[in-house]
Amino acid sequence: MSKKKLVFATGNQGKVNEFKQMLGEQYDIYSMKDLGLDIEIVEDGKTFEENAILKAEAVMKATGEMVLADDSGFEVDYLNKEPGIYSARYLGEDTPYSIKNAEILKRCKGVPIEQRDARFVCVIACAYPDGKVETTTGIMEGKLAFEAKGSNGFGYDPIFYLPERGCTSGELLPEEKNAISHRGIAIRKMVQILQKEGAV
Ligand code: ITT
Repeated sequence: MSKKKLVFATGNQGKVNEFKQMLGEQYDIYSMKDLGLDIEIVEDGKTFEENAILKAEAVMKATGEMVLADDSGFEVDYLNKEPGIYSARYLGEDTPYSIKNAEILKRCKGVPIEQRDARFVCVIACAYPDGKVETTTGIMEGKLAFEAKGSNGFGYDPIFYLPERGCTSGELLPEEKNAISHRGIAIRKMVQILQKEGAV
């Protein structure tokens, strides 16, 4: 039997890799690039949820199909939850993460571990062609690391320290990260909803 198709409204290859790793055995995963879609989506929502819905709806309207989207980010409590919903745009969209990560560590230099609470947040939205929308949320709690470590994952992973693992999420194997990550939690909740509804 052929696999069912799941369309993700994302241009972020790090996210696509994780979705393929988590769902690829069960589903055929398509990113915007896989579909040859090059549409500009202005993420002007004020919350992860608003932005996730915005992306899913834009691509649902362009394709006429059910579409999933991920809006996610890194929150550092000491920085008033920055970069938060601006995580991709922090210091400029095309700035390398080595520079973004170094800047965050610099802004928190000397801050003790008790004040370094941080987390990754992910909202997955699903937009159906009939206009219905569903969302799920996943959160992974941890600390801002004292130094960048690890080359797995993407984005802010090298500076996100998981005390119970004794390493950063950038040092976890992909399957280890997916088992506990904000994205893993949110997508598993969403797939449960979609399967229950018979949508996938
Ligand atoms: P799309 O909108 O095309 O999906 P994007 O990268 O612009 O891609 P977001 O607006 O949701 O997506 O920004 C999410 C940013 O948060 C991402 O670019 C990373 O900087 C950060 N981020 C989210 N999840 C992460 C993870 O698992 N590991 C490291 N950084 C993450």
